[in-house]
Amino acid sequence: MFGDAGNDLVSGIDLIALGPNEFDRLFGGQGDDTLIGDDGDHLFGNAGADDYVLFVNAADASDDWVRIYDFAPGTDQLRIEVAADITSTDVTLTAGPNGSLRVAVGNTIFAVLEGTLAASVQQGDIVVTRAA
Ligand SMILES: [Ca+2]
Ligand SMILES: [Ca+2]
Ligand SMILES: [Ca+2]
Ligand SMILES: [Ca+2]
Repeated sequence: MFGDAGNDLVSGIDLIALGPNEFDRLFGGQGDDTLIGDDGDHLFGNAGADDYVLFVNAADASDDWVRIYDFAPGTDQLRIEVAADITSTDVTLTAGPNGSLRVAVGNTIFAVLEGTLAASVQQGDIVVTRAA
């Protein structure tokens, strides 16, 4: 799915259960886009101040990691909305291979920021909210 020059909302949320390897590839294009990913999706915000949104719940803990490319610390933002069935709202960042950054809630990795160094992430780049 491709956004274009404007500010787009691009969602890769699976409305029906897809087979394995049915990962969406979302491209924001230019502009300040919002990209919503789940289960192994590959997200590309491209130019502009983009928001990446993930909904995290315990039932999806076995899903494949969402892969976020070209996350620009200080410009783009990752918003993680944690469901009430997750006991921890602690988000941990750990360095992965090849200069990537793994984002975990509790003990479960939900997303990987490819090519983003932990040291470059600033306060406010990653925002966690919890469902009531
Ligand atoms: Ca766009
Ligand atoms: Ca998807
Ligand atoms: Ca964009
Ligand atoms: Ca961007």
